[in-house]
Amino acid sequence: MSDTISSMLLIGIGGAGCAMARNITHAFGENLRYVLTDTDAKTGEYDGPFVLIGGDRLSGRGSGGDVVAARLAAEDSVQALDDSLEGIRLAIIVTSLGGGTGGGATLETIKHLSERGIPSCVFATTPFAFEGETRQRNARGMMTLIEEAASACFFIPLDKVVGDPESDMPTAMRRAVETVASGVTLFWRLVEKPGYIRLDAERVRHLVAGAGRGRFAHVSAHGEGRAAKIVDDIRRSSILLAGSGPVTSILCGVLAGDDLRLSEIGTISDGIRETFGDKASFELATVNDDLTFSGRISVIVMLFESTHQETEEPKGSEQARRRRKQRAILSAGPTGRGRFNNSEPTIWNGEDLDTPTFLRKNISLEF
Ligand SMILES: Nc1nc2c(ncn2[C@@H]2O[C@H](COP(=O)(O)OP(=O)(O)OP(=O)(O)O)[C@@H](O)[C@H]2O)c(=O)[nH]1
Ligand SMILES: [Mg+2]
Repeated sequence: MSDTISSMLLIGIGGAGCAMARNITHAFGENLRYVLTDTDAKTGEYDGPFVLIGGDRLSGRGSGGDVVAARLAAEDSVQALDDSLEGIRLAIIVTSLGGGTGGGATLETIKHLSERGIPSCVFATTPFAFEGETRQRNARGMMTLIEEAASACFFIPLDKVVGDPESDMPTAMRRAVETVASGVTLFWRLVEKPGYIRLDAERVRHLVAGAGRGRFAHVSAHGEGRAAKIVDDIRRSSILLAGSGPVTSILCGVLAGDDLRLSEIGTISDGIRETFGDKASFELATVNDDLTFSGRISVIVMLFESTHQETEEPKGSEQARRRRKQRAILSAGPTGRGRFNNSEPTIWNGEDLDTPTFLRKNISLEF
C-alpha cells in the first residue's frame, strides 16, 4: 500500500455503479478511498461507507428509473458526500446509465464536486440493446449532460464489453461488472503503485482536466509474444476503434512484473501509436508488481479526441462558466455579412436589424 493518504476518491453511484465500485475495492485488495451512494437503501446493507440520497423524497426505495427524481434527490442531499472529500483532489466516478440514479445523481454529484474544485473522471456503462429503447434514451440524454459537466468521461457500451451474444443474462451482467471493474482497478493501480515511469493522482488530475469524452479499454496477455498479442487485441478493440475524430492524446499504462522487458514496452507503445496516430501526444506509465502481475502484462489505454486543455479549472466552476460565456459570445459573433456584404443594412430605430437580436441586446448565451 502507498504510504501517503490517497487524494483520489472512488464514488459508486446507483445500483450497478455501487456493484462495480465494490468489485473494484475488493480487487484492489488494500485501502482505497471510496464511498457508495444510491437512492436505494438496500445498496447500503453491505459493508463500507454509504450515502443514501433523497431519503425524504424517495424514502430509500430508489428512483424507479426516473432521472429527474434522482437529480432532485441528489440536489437535496449531495452535501452528505462532503465528509468523504477531505484532501480529495480527483474523483473517479463509476456508474451505469439506463436507470434513474446512475444518470441523475451522477450529474448532480459532478457539479457538486466541481464547485468544490474537485474534477471528476467518469466511467459509465451504457445499457445492453436488449434492455429496450427507454433505457437507451435515458442513457443517451444523460451522456450529453455528463460529458458537458465532467472533466473526462468514458462511456462503455455493455454490449461491446460482453461480446458473446450467446451468454445468458446473469453471466453477461456479471462479466460486464467484472470487466469494467477490472479496468478501473488497473487504472487505480497505475496511479497508486510505484512504477519506473510514474503516474500520480496530480498528473492524472492534470491529464483529465478538460479532456472530455474519451475511449477506454484494457487488455492482458501472458506467455511468449505477449506484447505482440496485446497490440493485436488493441488493434481489434471495437471500443477503442469507435471514435468519431482523430485522437489527440493517448495515455497508456503498462502493468507487469519485474520481467517486463524494454523491447516489450517498445512493441506496445509503437503499436498503439501506429494504430491511433503518431501525431497524438503520448503519455506512458508503468507499474512493476511481481506479486500481482508475474508473467502477465496488462495494458490500459485511454484515448482522447478533444483539443486537450490542461487547465486546473473544474468545468462547473464559476471561472469555467464565465470563460464559456465569453467564448460563446466570441464564437457566436458575426464574422461578416456574407453574401449580403454589399447590400444596405436594415436600420430601424437606429439599430441594425441584420445583427442577431442577442448581440444587439447584449444577451449572453449560456452554453
Ligand atoms: N452489469 C450489470 N449491469 C446492470 C445490473 N443491473 C443493472 N445494470 C445496468 O445498469 C443500468 C442501470 O440500472 P440500475 O443500476 O439498476 O439503476 P440505478 O442507477 O440504480 O437507478 P434506479 O434504480 O432507476 O434509481 C441498467 O440499465 C443496466 O444496463 C447488473 O446486475 N449488472
Ligand atoms: Mg437502483
